[in-house]
Amino acid sequence: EHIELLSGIHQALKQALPEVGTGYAAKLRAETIQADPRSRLIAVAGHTLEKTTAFSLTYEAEPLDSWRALVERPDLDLVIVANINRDHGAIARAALQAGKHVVVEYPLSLEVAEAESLIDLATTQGKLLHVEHIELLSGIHQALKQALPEVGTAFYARYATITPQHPAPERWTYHTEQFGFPLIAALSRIHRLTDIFGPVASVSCQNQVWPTVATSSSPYYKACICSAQLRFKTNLIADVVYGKGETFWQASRILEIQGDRGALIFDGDQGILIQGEQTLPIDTGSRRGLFAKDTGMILDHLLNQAPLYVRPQASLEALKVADAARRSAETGQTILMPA
Ligand code: NAP
Ligand code: BLA
Repeated sequence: EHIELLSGIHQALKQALPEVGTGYAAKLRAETIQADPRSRLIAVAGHTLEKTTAFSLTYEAEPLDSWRALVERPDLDLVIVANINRDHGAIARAALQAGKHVVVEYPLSLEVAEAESLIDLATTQGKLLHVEHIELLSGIHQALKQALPEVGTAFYARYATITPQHPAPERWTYHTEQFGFPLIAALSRIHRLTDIFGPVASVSCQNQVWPTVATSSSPYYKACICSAQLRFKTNLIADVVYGKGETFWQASRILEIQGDRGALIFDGDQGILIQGEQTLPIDTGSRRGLFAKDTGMILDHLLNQAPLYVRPQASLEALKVADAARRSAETGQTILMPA
């Protein structure tokens, strides 16, 4: 019985994957799906018709003009949601309601309540809901987890990513509603830390946004800086900084952890472990190939019940922290996380 069920899913999957979105993440998904004999990309719903058509031609899939039409097609097993953040929740809901397995690029939703109800809906429907968190698959994260015991008791962490862009594009990533609150959109920053250090006790956050034109009501901005301080239940203090756009002049990506016996510092792709007088280099590998790895694990999970590397509940917990940062930035108050 077990085997029949598996092969049934296998055959269904062979003709089964559609996708919402035609950007960077969608492209890497499509490449892996088409290269894997166990899966096929069937249909694509995008934003601009031009890109949807070109994308569909490249990957031999059917272009559709709306995600609503896509999720209702009976010949699909799994929907991958890889478009703008604002729409993730609504598409995931419609796909689950239509009885599909669903994969969503983080964040699952911009709203905590919606993310919670989607996780419940997936359970009710008996369908997979997977929220991609490729940062956990990265060489840096693996190396960090492995080396962490070497620093003794960690008491301070800092994760800062600054991306100058001149000029900032008028794209969804600089659109208040479409991108969402910076640390919700860039949820991997908080999720990396909660994956390592566990639950957060309190959050305070500052956010500053530079509008495109100071006097206009344009929904686009040209830069933002968002800085949050987290107090973990272990007592560890963490600073999380996300900045991008026209007000920045040097890119940086720094992740550091200070402990009572040593420190770990990742600067770009260079990692070091410091213990007393000793400094050891840490190999962090490549940042490429992570979407392919995630996609492969999804197929292994659906076809062979192999475990996935992250549960949607963990994404939800990170989202709650990011949403507390949003509320703190809005109110100027420190937010206590429920016990
Ligand atoms: P992207 O390359 O900019 O692609 C965005 C997609 O959304 C394109 O299909 C685009 O279509 C569509 N789109 C743009 N504006 C839209 C609008 N106003 N309404 C509806 N659709 C619109 O973005 P991406 O980097 O692939 O990111 C997609 C998702 O993956 C995001 O949720 C992101 O947070 C997540 N993610 C990305 C990465 C990464 O490495 N890139 C990593 C982790 C998570 P048109 O081009 O036709 O406008
Ligand atoms: C994450 N990258 C993201 C996200 C977006 C982009 C929207 C999700 C939000 C966030 O966490 O910041 C978009 N990234 C881009 C764009 C470029 C980019 C437009 O580097 C332009 C070059 N992503 C890439 C490329 C790599 C890449 C080329 O587009 C690597 C070679 C990696 N992006 C990458 C990774 C993440 C990410 C690994 C997960 C975030 C993390 O590691 O914390």
